[in-house]
Amino acid sequence: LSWIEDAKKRAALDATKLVVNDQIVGLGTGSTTKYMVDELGRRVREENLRIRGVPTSIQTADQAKINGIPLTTLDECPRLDIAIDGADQVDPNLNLIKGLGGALTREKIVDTAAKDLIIIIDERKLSERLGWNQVIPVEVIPMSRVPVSEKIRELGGNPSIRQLKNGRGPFVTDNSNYIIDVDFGVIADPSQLEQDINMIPGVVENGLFIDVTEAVFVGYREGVKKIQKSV
Ligand code: A5P
Repeated sequence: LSWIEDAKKRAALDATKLVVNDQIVGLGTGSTTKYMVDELGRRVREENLRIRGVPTSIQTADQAKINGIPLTTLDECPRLDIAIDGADQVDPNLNLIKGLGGALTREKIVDTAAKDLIIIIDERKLSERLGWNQVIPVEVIPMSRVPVSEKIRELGGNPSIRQLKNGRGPFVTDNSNYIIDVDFGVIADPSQLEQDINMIPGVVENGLFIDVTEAVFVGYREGVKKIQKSV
């Protein structure tokens, strides 16, 4: 493990200790939450931990099934006790940019259905200001990509449709939509921008997660620090 993988894993393991019997748990998506899902699976198998998970992507659902974690849905359980998820950027107010893995819409639905949203990151994700060197992913209905891109330019952003790495066309989300990655530079008012983007017809959801995080576990080169929401 490089120190980064080690830092992600330590943050994930510490956060996973918060999960207790009989909870409904939102399961995030990404390379950091992978360690969390594996650890929950280990506890289910070895410690008889009784939980049910709500996955935020097909990828996480598959990983949870392999791990023997019982799954449920928001139809059956619309209120979650806790959700543990990754992030691409975190500011000092615990506001987030998410969605570099493309799972932002299901993540926002599941994460905001949880009483407590716990974020797990390595220290590279911390930033004084949101948008610094970081695009905001926006999920859009495919037919709307050109008009949405124009309206995003009017909001001051520089949009580009996310492409598959193999060059075979646009990246497609679990919801059969496209992602527009938008460079806004440093964002002055993240809460206002989150709302402005979501008002554009054709936008399904965007990767700004404002005022929804309870705590962030940050994995450093050595050790883990828990940052709690200040009230
Ligand atoms: C998935 O769409 C994202 O929101 C992830 O939560 C985010 O990209 C963090 O992923 P990593 O843990 O792989 O950096």
